[in-house]
Amino acid sequence: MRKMKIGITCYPTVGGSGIIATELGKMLAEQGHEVHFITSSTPFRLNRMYANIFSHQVDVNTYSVFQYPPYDIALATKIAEVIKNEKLDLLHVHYAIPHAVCAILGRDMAKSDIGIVTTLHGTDITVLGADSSLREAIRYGIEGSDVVTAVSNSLRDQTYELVGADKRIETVYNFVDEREYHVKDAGRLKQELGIGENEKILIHVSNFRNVKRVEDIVETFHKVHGKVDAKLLLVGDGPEMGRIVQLVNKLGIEEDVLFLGKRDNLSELYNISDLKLLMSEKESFGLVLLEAMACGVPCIGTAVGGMPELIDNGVNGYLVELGDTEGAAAQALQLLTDPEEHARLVQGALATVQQRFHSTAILGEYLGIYSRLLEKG
Ligand code: U5P
Repeated sequence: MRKMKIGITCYPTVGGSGIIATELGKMLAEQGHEVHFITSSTPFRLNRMYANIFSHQVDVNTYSVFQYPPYDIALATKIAEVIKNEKLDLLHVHYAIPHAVCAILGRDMAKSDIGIVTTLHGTDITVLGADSSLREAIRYGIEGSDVVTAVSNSLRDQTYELVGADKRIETVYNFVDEREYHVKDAGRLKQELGIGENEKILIHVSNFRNVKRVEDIVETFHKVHGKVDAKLLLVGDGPEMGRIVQLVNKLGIEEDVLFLGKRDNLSELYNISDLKLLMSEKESFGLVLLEAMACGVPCIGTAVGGMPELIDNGVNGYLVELGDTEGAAAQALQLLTDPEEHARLVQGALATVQQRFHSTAILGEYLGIYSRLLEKG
């Protein structure tokens, strides 16, 4: 395949989507393609120098004449500039709103016919839930893109349902960097956290928003905790944190719940964990599940959104109904007290990542899409 020049636009600091866009950019660069990030700030996981990754920052002027700074116009202008100056082959943008719309506008400004790939991560649909007046804009972004992908079949179907776009949407799953997320020795981390050698560890990682239902995680742990020696690691931070601290205190389990705040090197924390919990009421993919599985951690999740596409009941974890903390606790107890069953699910989790979500395979799917577009052009 010939080397391409690819423009990538994402919100570099927004959860799973920013991470996927950045990781994809890094993998493309490692394959010799030239990558141009066009974003409001430098992608945060771009942690080493790549000769063939360039970062174009969007500056928004805040003239007093504008009641709202015109970020979208500034981004479209920057996209047009980079298309022309760098002679890009294609654009890959993450989110229909505003990025696909800005890409279409930027392409128009540059008088170019460059292909646009838009990846939907779920936030578009969340935005729509909050503001249906944006439906037309989302549809415009989707229909004006040359190829649209969604990170799960669930998100694809939900997008058809809510936006009714006249466009084929392909599922391309998320992935993790296996060089970072794999089974490894976490050294003395367990002791350093004050956790006993024989204690089991349950872990939850999220942005502590309402939709993550962290209270269900705490309730589940509370039911498990009386029956096996265990600690709960709560990783991340967000608006619900205060309420969760109160609940933990109310239940009297503060000694066994460790609030670790926002962290960077999650693979070590996964590597000391026995079980991962994610009990969200909405989840378009659930990247943290894949991260945990890549480190050999079985997962219990709610049967909502994309989670049933990752969690295979009894193979790499268990699915429970939304809010079913009894069911989650029962599954957790069974798993934590049966070493053979646990070992079987650990293997299942590792196999899932290898067989269905391997980064090389996912990169191949994106490269296939890019080549199709370039051949068409
Ligand atoms: N994340 C961190 N540190 C934290 C909390 C979350 O790196 O303290 C990362 C997760 O590892 C995951 C992403 O890659 O944020 C959240 O993904 P999602 O829940 O938006 O899919």
